[in-house]
Amino acid sequence: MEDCLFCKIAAGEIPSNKLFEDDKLLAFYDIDPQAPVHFLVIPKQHIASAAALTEDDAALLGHIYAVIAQLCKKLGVDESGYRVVTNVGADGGQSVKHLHFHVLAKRSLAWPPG
Ligand code: DGP
Repeated sequence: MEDCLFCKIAAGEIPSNKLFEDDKLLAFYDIDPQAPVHFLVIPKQHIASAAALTEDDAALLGHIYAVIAQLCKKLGVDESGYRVVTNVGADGGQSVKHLHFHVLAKRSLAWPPG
């Protein structure tokens, strides 16, 4: 999608610090980390937010969570724990209108979030 920052990152038009990539998704470190480990996982196809997901995206979502689990194991945070968050819309704190999952780890995260 034109003028979508994360579409441009997915296409390699804007550089990112990549952790993992395949034909369906990209994982890269967040530019403004909120924890010692903070990366984002995005589908390569443009989906505006979790609010736009349908039953047809079930396999994609399963793949995203499986890759997150693998990456967290590789980064050594699978036992200490981590948080997976997707912000939706203005009140949800979504600033980039392309579905993304924040993965935060290596600090004790408060609940409820601010
Ligand atoms: P959200 O507020 O949930 O839409 O999260 C968007 C995140 O994207 C935010 O944590 C900062 C990150 N971000 C924004 N622009 C860039 C960028 O150009 N590169 C990278 N790596 N991360 C970005």
